[in-house]
Amino acid sequence: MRIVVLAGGIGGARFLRGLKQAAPDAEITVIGNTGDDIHLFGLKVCPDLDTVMYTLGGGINEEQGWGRRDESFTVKEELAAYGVGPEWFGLGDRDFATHIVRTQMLGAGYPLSAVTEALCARWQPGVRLLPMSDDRVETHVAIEVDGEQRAVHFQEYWVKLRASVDAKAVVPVGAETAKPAPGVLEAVAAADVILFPPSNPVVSVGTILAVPGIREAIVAAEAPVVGLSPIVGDAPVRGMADKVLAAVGVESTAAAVARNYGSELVDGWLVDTVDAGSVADVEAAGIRCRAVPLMMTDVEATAAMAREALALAEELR
Ligand code: GDP
Ligand code: FO1
Ligand code: CA
Repeated sequence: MRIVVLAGGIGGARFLRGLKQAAPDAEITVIGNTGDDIHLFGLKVCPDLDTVMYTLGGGINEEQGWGRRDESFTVKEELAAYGVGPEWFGLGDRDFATHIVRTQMLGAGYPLSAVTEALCARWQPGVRLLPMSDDRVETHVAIEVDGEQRAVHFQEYWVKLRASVDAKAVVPVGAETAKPAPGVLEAVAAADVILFPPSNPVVSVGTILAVPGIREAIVAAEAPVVGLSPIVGDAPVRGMADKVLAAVGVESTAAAVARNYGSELVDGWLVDTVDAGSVADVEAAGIRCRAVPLMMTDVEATAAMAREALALAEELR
């Protein structure tokens, strides 16, 4: 079975770990979000690609959900001693090596997709990890500070400001001219199942869909498309997705997120059992819906979610 998953960072990565257990023989292609990417200290950092790669490769800091385990911060401290920041972004020593290799390869002319493949040769994530695009796309967030409109990089909004100010707009800068990375459209067309994991619908899945051609390919694909809600009990399970959902005018409910994707894109949708009351609402929008436990408390529980998603896809085939 060929499964395609559109993934952000932590939510996507943790779901993929369960999916691998639920479907050990499947050929899984992950289309990763690169809108969170940022250049720091002259290095290219790809948080969501790295979170997937480290999580599936056994190198992730489990408690945090991002960055390396057994990490130290000597380089960051030394940079700070020179007065060189940003001090609000926690790049660790082990993680730095990944960004150095990536930046060196990009400088030598390799596209991000080839670089990602090279990094994965070490981590062996057990999935084919493709960036959504080899072209630069950077999500910026429009905010208002002291009555003045300003745009900041997504990481500044998320990590430095902790989404403490309202987002007026979320813009994937560069997406309009970006091309899907090699293999992306082919994987979508050849898929037996396409899954939207419980990733952020705006800045993770939404950004991938903003690359011209990807949404169209998914709509045209023969495979059923099934999503799992990242919103449980009218709030994100983790993080501040409610802030970016508000910016695009979508309520933070499992049903509103499904309706926002729409029945043209998504055929099936899973909500958590606490949101069972919204099943009829989602089905009224033309999307087949089931209520099942959606908390990724451990790999076993996550594998059960993946099996439910695959079962729903089977029904929709
Ligand atoms: P990020 O790039 O690290 O922010 O990760 P993603 O975009 O892949 O996923 C973030 C989303 O995962 C958040 O909106 C969370 O609400 C959601 N999430 C995290 N843990 C869980 C969980 O256990 N269950 C569900 N249903 N959603 C989760
Ligand atoms: N998230 C944080 O909340 N604080 C950090 O200092 C931080 C550093 C960081 C470094 C490398 C990396 O790959 C990810 C990192 N993240 C950090 C996570 C990440 O940037 C965001 O959580 C996601 O992009 C949000 O979608
Ligand atoms: Ca992310």
